[in-house]
Amino acid sequence: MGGEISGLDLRSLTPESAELEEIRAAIYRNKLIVIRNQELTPAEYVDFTRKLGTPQVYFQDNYHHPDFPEIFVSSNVNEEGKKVGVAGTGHYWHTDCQFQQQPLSLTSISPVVIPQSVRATYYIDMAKVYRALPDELKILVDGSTMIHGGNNRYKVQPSDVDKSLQQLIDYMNEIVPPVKHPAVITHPVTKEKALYMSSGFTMGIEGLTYEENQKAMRALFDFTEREEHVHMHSWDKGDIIIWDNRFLLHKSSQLPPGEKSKSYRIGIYDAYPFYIGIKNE
Ligand code: AKG
Repeated sequence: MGGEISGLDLRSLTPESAELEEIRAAIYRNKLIVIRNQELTPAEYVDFTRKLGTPQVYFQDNYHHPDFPEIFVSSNVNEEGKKVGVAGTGHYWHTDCQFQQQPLSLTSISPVVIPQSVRATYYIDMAKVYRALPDELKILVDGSTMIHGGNNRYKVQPSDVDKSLQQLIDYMNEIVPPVKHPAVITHPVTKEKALYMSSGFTMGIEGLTYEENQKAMRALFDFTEREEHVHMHSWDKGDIIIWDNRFLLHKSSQLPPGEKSKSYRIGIYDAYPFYIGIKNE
């Protein structure tokens, strides 16, 4: 996985630029791309994603950039004593918005503050994992439906003081109830098949008992998360990183104590259904 684009100034693209189609093709072909040496203002970054597809406005506004709701801010850097965005995001294997009926097609990240040590995002190619599944695991997923939920990843906010955990769980169940997707999805462009599950969001296989699910999920997560499947991309200043959530699981690297990290993420819906056969509701 992984492709690199250099020698391109994203600010110079117009909606008609042929390069946009090449970028899209590179994303589907490589699953993850890095466009090097960009110096975009927040407005220019949003503008670029609008040319590539439809930027997402994340459903929880505590993540939003104060001036650009399309920008999801992951940051432990306080600005003028004020908290902006959310710290400690994504330290678990997941694929964005898997807990929604219409998951997010593409995710882009623009590093803003990079710690001195290292800041990276880890990836797993789930098409490759699916192809490599041993028969006893393949039997579990072929033709199965999986249930996903994101509620236990909820980030507590100042306005939650005095609320009970039960109230927060009830609230999240109301706004993002668990959803079902096929365990194996077919990519709408490449037609490749990929295992669509993550230890961050997947709750189980429909129709199995609790005990059967515990065993099946453990075996599937252990196989998926083997070291040999993990690819690391270390952030560099000027990177615009874009990946396809249909293929890739990702998780963020841990931050050493005292280090600062800030990034802007924009989710992008492309022109295709998330997978072939997804319900349009
Ligand atoms: C997310 O935004 O979903 C992430 O997990 C970001 C990954 C990262 O910050 O390295």
